[in-house]
Amino acid sequence: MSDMPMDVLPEVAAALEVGHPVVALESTVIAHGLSRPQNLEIALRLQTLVRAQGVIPATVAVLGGRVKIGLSENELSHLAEGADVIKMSRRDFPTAIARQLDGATTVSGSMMAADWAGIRVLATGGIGGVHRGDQFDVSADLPELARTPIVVVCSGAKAILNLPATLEWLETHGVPVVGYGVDELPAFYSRSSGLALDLRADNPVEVAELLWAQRKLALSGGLVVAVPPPEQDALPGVEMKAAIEQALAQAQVEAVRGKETTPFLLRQMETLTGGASLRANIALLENNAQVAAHIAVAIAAAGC
Ligand code: PSU
Ligand code: MN
Repeated sequence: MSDMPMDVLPEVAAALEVGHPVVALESTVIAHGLSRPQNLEIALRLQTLVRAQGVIPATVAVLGGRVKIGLSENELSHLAEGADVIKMSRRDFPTAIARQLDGATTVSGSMMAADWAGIRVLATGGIGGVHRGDQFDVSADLPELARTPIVVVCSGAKAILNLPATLEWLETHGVPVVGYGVDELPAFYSRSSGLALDLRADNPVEVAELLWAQRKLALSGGLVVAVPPPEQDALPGVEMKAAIEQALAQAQVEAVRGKETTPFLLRQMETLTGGASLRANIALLENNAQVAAHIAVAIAAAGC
């Protein structure tokens, strides 16, 4: 698709050309999930952490109606400023391209762009899922996982969501969820959700083997690699649960809807836990970026 409105950073293009490992990083977490000015610092650090593993980072976004695979520091800081940066999942691409908008891409939008560019691995904090209050509020991340062949490295779905329903959705639509060194789904801020997983991988090579098999069978869809948050920064389950209840109640009171829901709940959590949820979020983002880099190395070595 040579007439794709897409620009791949030369460093990323060169890596892809020779099969050198690349990790895509999503940008909604930067523009909408974390607060300024820390968000820019974190975005840069995630790139540095990927690079330290010998892997090329490619933060994904849309700028001036062009899909960007890899961002310059100026572009990244523009996104982090967040003014007039829309939150983009699949349905927002026609608008953003036709109207030359700037957009930060969610997991859904970033998976699409990564696939267009030929990148196989994406790192994020937590995927979207089925919301708790409204079971019809299903993140576009889920159907994207069912159709687009990307390995998404995350700490499960965000704990503000209905985790059992999210797992059921993924099962119905044929998306494997792999516990990375664990037998249960992490609960984003916390290491434990009490929800058992049927599939576990203990190292990057095992993940690459699953991807290889998926591709051999020409199956559509991606793979969720669920990595628990680092122990020292994870929230205790009880503290997390209490804060989630309050955050959800506040969202009801303020009648928060649509794509505002997730950013609103994340901010509430930050306040309610006195910053502890933010520390957990940052720690898991950093850890997931590194795990994604290791997986990208294994995938490049396996040539799939
Ligand atoms: N991980 C985080 N913080 C975030 C997100 C992920 O630690 O803000 C973003 C991702 O971009 C994900 C989005 O795709 O939240 C889900 O939004 P929604 O529930 O509206 O689909
Ligand atoms: Mn939603």
